[in-house]
Amino acid sequence: VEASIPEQLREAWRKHSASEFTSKEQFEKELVRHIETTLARSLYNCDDNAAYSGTALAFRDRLIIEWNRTQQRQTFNDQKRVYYLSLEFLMGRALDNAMLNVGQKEAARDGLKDLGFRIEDVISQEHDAALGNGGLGRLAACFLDSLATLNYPAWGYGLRYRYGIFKQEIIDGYQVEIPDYWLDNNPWEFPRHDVTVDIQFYGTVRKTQDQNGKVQHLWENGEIVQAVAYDVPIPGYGTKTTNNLRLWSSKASTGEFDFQKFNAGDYESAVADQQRAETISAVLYPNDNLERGKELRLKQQYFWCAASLFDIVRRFKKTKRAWSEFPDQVAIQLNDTHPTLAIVEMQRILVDIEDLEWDEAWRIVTKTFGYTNHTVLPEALEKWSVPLMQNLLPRHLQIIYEINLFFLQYVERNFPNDRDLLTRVSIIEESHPKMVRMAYLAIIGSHKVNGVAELHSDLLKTTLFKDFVEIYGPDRFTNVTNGVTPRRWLHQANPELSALIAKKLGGHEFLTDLTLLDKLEAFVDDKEFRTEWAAIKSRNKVRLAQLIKETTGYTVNPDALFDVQVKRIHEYKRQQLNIFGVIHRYLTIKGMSAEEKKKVVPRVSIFGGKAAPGYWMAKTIIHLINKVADVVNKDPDVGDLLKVIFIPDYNVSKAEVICPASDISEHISTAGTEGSGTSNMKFVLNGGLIIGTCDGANIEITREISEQNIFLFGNLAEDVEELRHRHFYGEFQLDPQLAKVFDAIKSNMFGDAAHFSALTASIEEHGDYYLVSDDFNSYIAAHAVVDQEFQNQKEWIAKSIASVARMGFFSTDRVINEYADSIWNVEPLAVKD
Ligand code: H53
Repeated sequence: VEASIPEQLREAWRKHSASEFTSKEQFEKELVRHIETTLARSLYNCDDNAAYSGTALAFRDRLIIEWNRTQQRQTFNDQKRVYYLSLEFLMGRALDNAMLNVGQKEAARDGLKDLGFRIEDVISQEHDAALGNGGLGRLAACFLDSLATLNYPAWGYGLRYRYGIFKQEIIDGYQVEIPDYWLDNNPWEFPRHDVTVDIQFYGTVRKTQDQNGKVQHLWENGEIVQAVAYDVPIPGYGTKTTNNLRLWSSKASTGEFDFQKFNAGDYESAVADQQRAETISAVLYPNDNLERGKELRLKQQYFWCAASLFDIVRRFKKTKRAWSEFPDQVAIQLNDTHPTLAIVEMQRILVDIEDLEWDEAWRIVTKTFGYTNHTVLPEALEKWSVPLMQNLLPRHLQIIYEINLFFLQYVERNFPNDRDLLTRVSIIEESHPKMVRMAYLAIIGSHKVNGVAELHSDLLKTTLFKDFVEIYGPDRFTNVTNGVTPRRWLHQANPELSALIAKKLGGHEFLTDLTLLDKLEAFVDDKEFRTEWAAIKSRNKVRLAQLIKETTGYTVNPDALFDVQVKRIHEYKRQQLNIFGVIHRYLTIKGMSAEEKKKVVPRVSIFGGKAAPGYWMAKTIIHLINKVADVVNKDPDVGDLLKVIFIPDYNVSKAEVICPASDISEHISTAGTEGSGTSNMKFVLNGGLIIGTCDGANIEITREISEQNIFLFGNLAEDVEELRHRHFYGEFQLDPQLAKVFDAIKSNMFGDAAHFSALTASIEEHGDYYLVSDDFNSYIAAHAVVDQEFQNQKEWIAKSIASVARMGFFSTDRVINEYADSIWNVEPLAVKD
C-alpha cells in the first residue's frame, strides 16, 4: 500500500501506461526498438538469434501488460485462488505459444518477413525451459495453460533450477549426460528482488511458555537461506488472463551472520556459505518415477514449500480476513508427494506463529489441501528417513509425530484393537532407520486425494490406499483423468491439421471446446477431406524425417510406417519389449525370400527418451536400441524395409515435431503400472493410431474412440499378480519367439552380448517382473495386424479421423474444470476489456 501512487496522480500515470501492439507495423516497431536499444544490436549485426530475442521481448511486453492487469483484477476481486505446487514445470518453448495464445502469430510472421527473417528459424532459436522430467512436469505445464485459458485465478509455484533436465547425447550407443544451463538469455522471467523469504534449516527446538502459560515451540539457531521470486507470465489462449508461475531461486541470506564472517576476515568461508545456499535451487533431480532419498532433495522441497506458503499467507493476510476463511480463499494442490511438507509448514505457521489452537489449525489445513497421486510404483513413493528429517527440520518432525498421534488415536477409536492396521497406516514406518511415509501424510492432511486415470484411481483405492478408504470412507478419494492442452499439442505442433479442422468446422472454437471435434465424424467418408488429412500426415512425416537426418544422420523413407515410442526410458514402460519386437522383425525379414519381402510393409521404428543417470537397466536398453540400429540400418538384406532410429535428447520441442508424424505409437507399459500416460493422448489427437496395453488412460481412450481404432494386446492388470507369482514359484517358460531374439543377442549379433546380459537375465532368470515374455506373443501378433491394416490406407485414414473426432474428453480444459468443481471449489474470473 505504501508503494502505491497517490489517487490524484494516477491520471497522469495512466496516460502513459504501456499498451500492447495490435498490428504488424506496431510489432515491427517494437521489434526494432528492442533489437537496437535493449539488445544494443543493429541492422548490420542482427542474426536469427537477435531476431528471436527481439521478438521474444516484444511479446514479453505484451504478456506483462496483461499480467499486470490480471493480477490487479484478481486482487481487487478478492475471490478464491488456486495454487499449484509442483517441483516440475516442463514448459518447453514459450515464444510460439505466446504468439498463438495472444493471437498475433501472423502479425509476427509478416513483420519478421518484412525485416528479413523466417518465423520458423526465429522460433527454433529458443532453448526449451526443461524444468521437468516427463509426464508429471508436462502435465503441470498443460494445467497452467488451461487455468489461464479458462480464466481461473491461479498461480503455479516451483523452483527456478539453474540446470534443467540434462541434455542427452548418444556416444557409441551410450547415453551421456550434459548439463543444461539454460538461463543465459531467458527473456521470459522477471526477477523480483523485492520479493524474498528467509528460510530456515537445521537448528533446535526450544519449548517455553508465554505470559499466559501457553506452551510455545521456538525453532532457533538454524541456518538461513534466502528465497528470491522469479515470475513467468502464463498467457491464456484467446483471453486477456495472464497468470503467474512463480519460481524460487536460492541465495545466501544477507543477514548479520555473513557480515560477521566477512568482517572477521573469513572471506573464503563466507563465499562458501554463499555457494552452498545457491546449491539448493541449482539442479533438477533427473529421476522420473524414482526417489533416491537425497538430503539436498529434501532441502529443495522444504525451501520451495516454505517460500510458497509464506507468499500465500502474506497475500491472504493483506485481506485482513479471519483465519477460518483461509480455505474459502485458498486452494493448494500438491502435485505428487513432493510438496507434502507444505501441509506441515502450514500447520506450523498457524500453531507456532499465528497462535491458533491445534484442532482449529488442522481443520484449516485439511480444507485447503488436495493431493494428486501419479503412480503406484513402489520405487517412486517418497519416504524420508526420520534422522535426516530430525536434523534438517526438527520442528517439522515434531509436528509430523503429533499429526500421526492424533490420526492413530482416531483410527484406534474407530477400529479398536486392530494393531496391525495401526502399524500399516502409521505415517512413521517402523524400519531401521524409521521412515516418514509422505503419501500417507499427504492423504491425512488433504480433503481430496485423486489418481490420474480410472484404472489408476481404482488401483489406489483397492491396493495402495485401501486402509485409508476404510478409515475415511470412499469420498476422500476420487479420479480426475489427465488430459493435454490442445493449444500446444494440436494448434501449435500441427498447424496444418488445426487449420484443416478449422476449415471443416467453420472456425477454431474446438481449441477451447475440444468436444466440438466430434463434428469431424461426419467427414470420415469425404474423399477430398481424407486426401487432405493424409497429405498433412505425409508432410509431418517429412518434417520428422528431416529432424532424424539432422540428429542421427540416418535417412528414412517418409512413406514407410512410422512407429514411435518416445517417453522416459523405464523398465515398466517396456522399451525393451519394443526393441525385442524390432529384433524379431529383423530376423523375420532376414529369413525371407525376395518374393516374400515384397509383401513387407516398410517400417521405421523410432525411439526417444532419457534414462535417469543412475538407472543402469534403462541405460542398457538405450544401448541395445542403438546397437540394433547400427546393425539393421546398414544391412543390405533389409534396406528400407526396416530402420531403427534413436532420436537423442527427446524434449518438448522435439515432441512437437514427433507427435504429428506418427502412424502408430507405442504405449505398452505392463498393465497396472502407468498412472495415466499423456503422450498417448497427444498422438491420437494428431491422427496417429496407437498400440497399447490395457493400462492407464489407454483404457479410457479405447472407450472414447472404440476398440476398432486401437491395437490392444497383453495381459490385464488383474492377472499381473498371479503371473508374477507363477514366475517365481512355478517353472518359468520363455516365450519361444523371444527365445530366438535372445539367441540372436547372445550370438553377439549386436555387439558384445555381455553388455546386454542384465537385460535378458532380468527376464529369463529373475522373474520377468514386467511380464515381457508373457506379453511378447500377443505384442507381435498386434503388430502383424498393424501391418495388415496399414496397407488399407483408406480405412486407416478413416480410423485416424474418427479417433481425432472422439478425443474431446482429453483436453486439460475438462480436467481443470473437474478439479475446480470437485476439489478446489473455485470459480473463473470473467475478463472484460
Ligand atoms: O505422471 C504423469 C502420468 C504418468 C506418470 C507420471 C509420473 C511422473 O512423470 C513422475 C513421477 C510420478 O509419480 C508419476 O508416470 O503415468 O501420466 C502425469 O500424471
